[in-house]
Amino acid sequence: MALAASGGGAAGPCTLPMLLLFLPFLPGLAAGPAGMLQPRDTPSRERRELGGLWSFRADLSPGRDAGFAQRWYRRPLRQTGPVIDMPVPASFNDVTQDPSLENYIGWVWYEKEVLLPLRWLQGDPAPRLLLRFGSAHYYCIVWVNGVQVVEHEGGHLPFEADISSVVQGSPGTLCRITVALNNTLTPHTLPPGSIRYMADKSRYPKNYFVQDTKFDFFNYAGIHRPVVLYTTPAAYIDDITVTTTSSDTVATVQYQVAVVGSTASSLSLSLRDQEGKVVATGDGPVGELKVLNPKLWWPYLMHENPGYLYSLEIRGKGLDWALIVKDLNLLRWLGANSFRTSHYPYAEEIMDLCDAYGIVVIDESPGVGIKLPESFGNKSLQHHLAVMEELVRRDKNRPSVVMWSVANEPASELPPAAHYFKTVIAHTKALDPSRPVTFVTDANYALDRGAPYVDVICVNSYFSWYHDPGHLEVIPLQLTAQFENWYKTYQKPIIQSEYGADSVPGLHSDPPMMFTEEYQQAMLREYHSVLDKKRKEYVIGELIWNFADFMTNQGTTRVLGNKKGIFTRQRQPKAAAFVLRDRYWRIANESSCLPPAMTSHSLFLK
Ligand code: BDP
Repeated sequence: MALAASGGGAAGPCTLPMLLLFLPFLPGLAAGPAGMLQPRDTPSRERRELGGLWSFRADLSPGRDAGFAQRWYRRPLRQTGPVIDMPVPASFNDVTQDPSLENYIGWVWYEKEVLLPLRWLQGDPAPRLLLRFGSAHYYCIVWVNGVQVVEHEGGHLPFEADISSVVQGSPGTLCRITVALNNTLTPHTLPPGSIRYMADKSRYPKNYFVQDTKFDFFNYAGIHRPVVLYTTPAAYIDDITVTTTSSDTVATVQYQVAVVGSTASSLSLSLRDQEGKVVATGDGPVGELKVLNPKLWWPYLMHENPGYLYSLEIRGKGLDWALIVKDLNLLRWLGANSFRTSHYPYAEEIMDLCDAYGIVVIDESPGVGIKLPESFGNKSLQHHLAVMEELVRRDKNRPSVVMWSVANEPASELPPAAHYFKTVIAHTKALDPSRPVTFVTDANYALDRGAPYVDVICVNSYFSWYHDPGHLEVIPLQLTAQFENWYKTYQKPIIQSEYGADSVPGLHSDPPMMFTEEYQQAMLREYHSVLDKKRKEYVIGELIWNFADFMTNQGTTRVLGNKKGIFTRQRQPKAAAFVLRDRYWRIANESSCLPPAMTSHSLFLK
């Protein structure tokens, strides 16, 4: 189930079409491979969110390169030309009424001026000051007071820069943050895309081009997640890795703390239960804690106290909140207890709530639309490995994450897919040996070259929609054959990772016809009759496509976006939501562990 989308967006300076990204050579300061803990206020760390209105300017020059040629980062953006107010975090596309910004491709510029507290600049040693972006789609270069501090490729995942030396060397406390961001997708970005130039001057204006993609959501772009300035002491914790094993009577917590710049031997740890009571303590950067009679983390609807969290204290210590809470409330109302982050990693704030509410997450990378043969080459592969590193680094300690998904519906029947997925999956397993790894397939079971390497088969199918449209009666036969073929070939657990039908809310017909609410309901019921048989065997989960309607590119099969939501984009239920609600709660009630007060779920874990 997809939650609210924060959109996905340009490529490395040298890989993009000249017209869009002609760029003078900039000494690259890539976001480093070190740890990147989610910043929180602690006695030794202070954070300030830079959300609100930023100055914004799209580079409308024919080559989209005026900003670099004229070095817009050297002075306040308003001095370079007209700027508008742009909310951060947000996508820039829908904010104005200007269609050219909605579909803009190329470099846009953002800027924020911040006055820093003196205490952040002084002291011996002075604190470290970091500038962190929760995500910026797609390719991003950041300057502080005119000095380049970081560049990063890929939306959906955080990156940061240590800006201490830049601000401490600048006169005064003003900190001017300038961001150049490019949403162009190429065959080597994740997700991939390509630019098509229309040379026929009799049909298109001069220099006309469009962005082609092979995925089904609008390529929203912008600074999508919170931008935060935060401090750490000069000696600081860089990364923490926690793995747990448990029996009914004792849990073992293995920890590894990466400390920079000080005596790691003085590190002390305390593990507290949800009530704040210390249940185990430890010393030093590597070790093991034992917890007697542990309270284990259970998914929503599988235990009377789901989402139980302990907190580990180690020395001292964007985005639309209303929508996030609403979506999680709708999920629980439905009786669902799981979703997949289709088709890119979600914000850390959403993941925090999944940990706390007991929502099981299949954590998916932005590997969507990998269809072109050139997107299976070494360049794409290396980038994919780096993205998996960033994702695992960010989410490895989260109890809600049950499995990593490296891609959605790639052209996995192509010969190079075998080496590609073997490598990405092995790399992900090496990064995290404790969790299963998958990718989501819509390929034929007999031709898929990536499936041998996954732990769980995740399969998408649209019987009676894209296949045999209008023929609900084919579902039982075709869905049964789908499961049996996959199981016979691999003997691995299977998840139905997508199934669905579009419905325009308020459109009705009986007998049910495509695009009506009745058809969506009827399709669900046909799928469910097969799922009810197979879940007693080897099918371990079902994920409806989709949680809510969402925006896509315009096209003949889309009515103001994809309408396969069981909720509208405004989060009102369609008739299908009630079918699912009945089902999920019935399944939840079948499991013995629910307290009487809880009288459904999308993933029935075995
Ligand atoms: C699936 C894709 C998903 C699409 C869906 C659809 O995984 O991204 O939105 O089809 O067409 O194949 O609704």
